Amino acid sequence: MTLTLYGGLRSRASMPRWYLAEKGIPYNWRLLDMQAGEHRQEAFLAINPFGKVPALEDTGAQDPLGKPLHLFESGAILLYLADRYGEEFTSPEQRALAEQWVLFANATLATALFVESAREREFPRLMAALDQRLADGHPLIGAAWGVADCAVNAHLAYLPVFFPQLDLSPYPAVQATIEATRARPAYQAAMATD
Ligand SMILES: N[C@@H](CCC(=O)N[C@@H](CS)C(=O)NCC(=O)O)C(=O)O
Repeated sequence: MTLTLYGGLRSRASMPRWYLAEKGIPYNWRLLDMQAGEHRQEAFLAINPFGKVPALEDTGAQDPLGKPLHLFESGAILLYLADRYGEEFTSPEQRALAEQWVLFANATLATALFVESAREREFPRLMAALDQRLADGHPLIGAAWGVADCAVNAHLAYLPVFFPQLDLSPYPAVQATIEATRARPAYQAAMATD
């Protein structure tokens, strides 16, 4: 198996990078020079025709045409890694719960954070419910940290970075989750700039 993860500085590639580091899965890291437009050049468009990162190549797996597997969309990459290399799913229920949280993070939560017109209405509502959900300090699914925690907590950890003016004091469990995330060595390694 040879996994290559393509990403850019301060990009959404940090999510699968964090997952790979946390699980100790070996991979090659390919940092694209996005300032210079490397993600729009032919070599990378062969990996992701939409020219966005992250993207993953797995030469140990084949697509239906027998070529090495190429994946784009951070959520799809995370779920593939969790399924194939993290061995997280032993039942359709576990898989469905993981999909639920990854889609929640990448669609519902990301929209509430990054789409300005939605932020005022959605942000307090989602944060209040998440705060309750996170209050016991346990992983989102079962007893062990997994892909659901990676997707949701990576988005929460963006908050102080992108929105330092946001008051998180009404959400102490969210604040504690952000602090615990930032203290994890694998998260710190994933956020490294090289
Ligand atoms: N929904 C996609 C979003 C991918 C995305 O927009 N990536 C940004 C970097 S964080 C990008 O590649 N931007 C370059 C561009 O759009 O030209 C995912 O989660 O993978």
